[in-house]
Amino acid sequence: MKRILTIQDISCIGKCSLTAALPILSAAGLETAIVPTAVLSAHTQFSGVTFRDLTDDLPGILDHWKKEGFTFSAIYTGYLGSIRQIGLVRDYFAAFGGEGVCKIVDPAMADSGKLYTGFDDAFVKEMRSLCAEADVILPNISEAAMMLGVPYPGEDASEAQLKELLDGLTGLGTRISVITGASLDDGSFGFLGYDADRKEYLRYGTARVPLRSHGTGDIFASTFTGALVNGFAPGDALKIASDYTGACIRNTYEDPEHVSYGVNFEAEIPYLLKLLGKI
Ligand code: PXL
Repeated sequence: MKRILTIQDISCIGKCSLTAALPILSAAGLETAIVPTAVLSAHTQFSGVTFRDLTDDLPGILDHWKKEGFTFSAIYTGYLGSIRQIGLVRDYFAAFGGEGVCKIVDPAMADSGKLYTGFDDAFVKEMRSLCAEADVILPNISEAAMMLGVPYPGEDASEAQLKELLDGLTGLGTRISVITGASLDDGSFGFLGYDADRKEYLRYGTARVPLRSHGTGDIFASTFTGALVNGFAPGDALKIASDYTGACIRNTYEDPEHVSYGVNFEAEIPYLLKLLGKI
């Protein structure tokens, strides 16, 4: 069984970060090692969250794993709790991210043009340099604009505007840059990306559903990682991520009892298995 590593927080309530990544990656048939970056009582859409920073635990976990000689097929990072943590993630990349190990960075730090609580410009700058070390980056529109220091073009940015952002992101040095949560010119909702190795744009959307929720970026990134490590080509893995995330959003929209802080990704796990060709 392939083993991957994911580094992100535990939001005890929130259906995001590790509580979404672990079930999705397990469903994808991958052994998933975790480095929890922080424990929050809930994700930061809520006010009054508790926040235990686990930065001090990161070096010890790394040293132990080096001694044990663990290896990983991919490393996927999500929400990181502090600037110091970004530096430590670099140490994990250096130790375990050698040749053939895909490094996927979701710079989870902003949405709707606003940084999540607790982040500032210095954090954005550091995240930008982590993205430069990744093979694949998966920012949303807000994160892309912030990392490039350009004005936020809004959630309904045109494909031409998104392509300008992609040009800037590709300039950071990443192989594949993908803007998630993109409104495509044909009215669908999905992603627009650029594969610098193959010199081609990647683009795909599913029917738009009028519901926005925290955690959908994490579901997209986890599914992409799971599909990629299962051998799907990057463009196909992105489509699988888009189809599954779209289905989770639609399921939630149609569920009158849905919670306000996350999507029903659990109910669509059978569909994920189909997309991955497992059933
Ligand atoms: O889903 C992204 C995310 C992850 N982790 C924490 C968050 C958020 C989004 O708000 O607050 C702690």
